[in-house]
Amino acid sequence: MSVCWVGIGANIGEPRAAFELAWRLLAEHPRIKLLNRSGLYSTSPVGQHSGGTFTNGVFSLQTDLLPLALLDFLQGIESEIGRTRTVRWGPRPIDLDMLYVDQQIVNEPRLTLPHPAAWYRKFVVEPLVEIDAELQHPVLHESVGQLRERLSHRPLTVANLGPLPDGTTSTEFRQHFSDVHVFDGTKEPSVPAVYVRLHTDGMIDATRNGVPVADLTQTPGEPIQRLTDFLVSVLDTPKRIENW
Ligand code: A4P
Ligand code: MG
Repeated sequence: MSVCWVGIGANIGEPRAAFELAWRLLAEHPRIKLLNRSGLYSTSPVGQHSGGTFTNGVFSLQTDLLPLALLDFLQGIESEIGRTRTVRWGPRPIDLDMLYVDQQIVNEPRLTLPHPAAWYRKFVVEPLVEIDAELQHPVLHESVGQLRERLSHRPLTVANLGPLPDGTTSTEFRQHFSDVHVFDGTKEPSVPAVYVRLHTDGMIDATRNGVPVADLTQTPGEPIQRLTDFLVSVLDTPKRIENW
């Protein structure tokens, strides 16, 4: 038996109704036992083409299905609720992401575990803290609660492993992210930092001097857009809107 933590999100249609339907379809599966669910949060959209405000939450379940079989089932629910995959990070009536399965580390074409963005996206971290603050990240060896603390330092210090993307020093960027210090990661920042990697060159470290590195090499857009999306994810303050 495995425990899986799943992130759920939507920003078109009726998110609450879509989440209820997903919950019911999961409950009907004979090999899935639903455990906990967080409240619903209103969150800032991450991604240039992602659309308006999202509703996000997380839940946990127990199953003897293998992770890929669970992914098939979750994608079936997404299709049933009317999601067609067009734009990557586009608007959606429902999105189900597998965040963690026990302490498993999986790197397969169809499935990456833990979900690479699970540790720094506030729209995932906040609801996860609500249901399981002690849940450990198997690569970073910190709990979800500790990760939230790490992301809460202000000013947020971000070191990019490599040269800084064009536009990072522009007035517009600095005004928009006034609570952020962005460093060229080839120099060592003197304060605790969160690292990002925007380019594919070299090995992708899971950690660097014990600090997590966000792998942004595969996320959509130009480097400045990927850095911006990362900062929006980290700096967001999800608002808990209702129980689910
Ligand atoms: N895949 C690999 N690993 C996983 C995993 N752990 N869980 C593969 C689920 N799927 C995984 O996903 C693309 C492919 O990822 C799948 O075929 C699967 O085999 P997708 O759901 O088809 O496409 P997507 O969701 O557009 O892309 P992606 O990269 O999964 O994006 P995310 O990470 O889901 O981000 N802003 C707010 N505020 N709230 C959100 O919920 N969501 C996104 C989408 C962007 N901005 C958002 C939110
Ligand atoms: Mg997804």
